[in-house]
Amino acid sequence: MTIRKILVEPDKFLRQKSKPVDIVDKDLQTLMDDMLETMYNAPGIGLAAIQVGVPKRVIVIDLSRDGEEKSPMYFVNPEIVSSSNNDATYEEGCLSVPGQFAEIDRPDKCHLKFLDYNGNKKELKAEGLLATCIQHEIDHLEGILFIDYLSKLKKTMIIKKLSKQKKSIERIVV
Ligand code: GNR
Ligand code: NI
Repeated sequence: MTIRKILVEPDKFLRQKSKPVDIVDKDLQTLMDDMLETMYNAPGIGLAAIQVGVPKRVIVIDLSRDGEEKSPMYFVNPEIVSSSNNDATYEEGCLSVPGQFAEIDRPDKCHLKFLDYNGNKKELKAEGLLATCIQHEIDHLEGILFIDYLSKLKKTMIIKKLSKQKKSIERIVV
């Protein structure tokens, strides 16, 4: 398994729409293994393939806590079949928006169809943090980041801060 580089906003690549997967083969499983290792290393609770520069509709999630047994979940071509009329608010962060956190409202439950690690069709009814995380990751597949839900002013401030950080890192590298 390999730790891959996580793209950071502002990056046009993060804004593209990811393409459905045709078949779950060994190469795709390698991608999912690498995504999981990259996510654990970060650390984060979810990761979409586009965050490591691969525009495919693939997500990994693990909500287990420190010291608990790991419980990785893999979602290929996830589709939300239906979602709740009630919202829940969670403080969200994103590995592609480092150091920034904001409270975001999303439907508190969602019913999902997807393919698993072996390409088998699955369905899942998610709630709580899992429902929030799945929706955050599916947004990535559409090129959407959580900061898109903030006011224009807050979003602009965050993007300015991130691009300054990026430039200063570039200077150190050069
Ligand atoms: O690590 C992550 N934590 C998190 C917290 C609240 C809602 C969503 C998330 S996902 C995020 C990792 C990430 O950027 N996934 O795309
Ligand atoms: Ni994210």
